[in-house]
Amino acid sequence: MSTTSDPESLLQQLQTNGYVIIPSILSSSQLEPLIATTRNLISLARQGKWPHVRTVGKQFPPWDASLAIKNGIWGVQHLLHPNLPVPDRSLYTKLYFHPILLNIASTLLQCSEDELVMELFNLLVDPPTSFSLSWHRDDIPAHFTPEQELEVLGKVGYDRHTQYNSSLVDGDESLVVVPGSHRRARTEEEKKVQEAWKDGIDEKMSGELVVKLNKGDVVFYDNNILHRGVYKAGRERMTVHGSVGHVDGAKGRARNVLQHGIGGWVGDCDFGCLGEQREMAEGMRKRLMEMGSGEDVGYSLEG
Ligand SMILES: O=C(O)CCC(=O)C(=O)O
Repeated sequence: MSTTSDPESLLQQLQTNGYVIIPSILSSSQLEPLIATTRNLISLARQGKWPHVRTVGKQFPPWDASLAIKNGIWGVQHLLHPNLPVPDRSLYTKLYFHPILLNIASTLLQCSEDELVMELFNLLVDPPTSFSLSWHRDDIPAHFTPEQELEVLGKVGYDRHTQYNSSLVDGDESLVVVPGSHRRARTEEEKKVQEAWKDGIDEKMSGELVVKLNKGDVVFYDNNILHRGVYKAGRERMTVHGSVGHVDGAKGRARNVLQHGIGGWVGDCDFGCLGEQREMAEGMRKRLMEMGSGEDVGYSLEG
């Protein structure tokens, strides 16, 4: 894994636009085994052999794994789970805790690496039928007033995290964002487009941008940027979808992270494969566990 990107410029792009793309961060020697393992994992998940999946027809957690075969899946959850049903699951552990990714996360969060918190690591895949997610911000419901939106977006340190998508194959064009919308309330026009979607009217959002990722590219983004996913059946998608938190944002992040059920198994992860990175990973896990188990956090969004 490598990047020649200037850290200051990455931070500036993220702050201004709400997202930043870093090309070719994963090398082909890293990609090859990851692709093979991931194809295997996706196949098992599609056959209903892994209970932590995102099923088609439902956008937000919780998902009902018993619908995986009938409806199909658009995501595989918990790549760091100790029981992930692939023999070489340590590849995902090594990827999540890779020094370069964590270094970028600490640059974007403007903190030292021992303030980072382990969060989510999932996989987004092509569904059997084309569909799209509604426009949303991950932790701000659509019914919020502009004042409520601004209150959440402006809370200093409330929600400190960074989120990323990294594609293992060429041509991921599923994530669509409205650049700059992570810092402001929605416009009336944006709300109308968002509302119309519920009635089956799928209009473009003014200023929307399709994030294009090729093999090994990564996009870091603020998950409260106005965004959606647009999924085409038959166009292979194999995108790892991760997030890293900052210890000062743990209060605001608890629901967003723990609603996915990670609290039930994180204590059982084995980081023995990590060598020198193990201490860092143990610290990140400890800070996650200090956020609680997640039994009483509820869900950020419904649908
Ligand atoms: O498919 C994507 O990249 C976006 C996913 C998304 O918006 C979400 O998980 O909330």
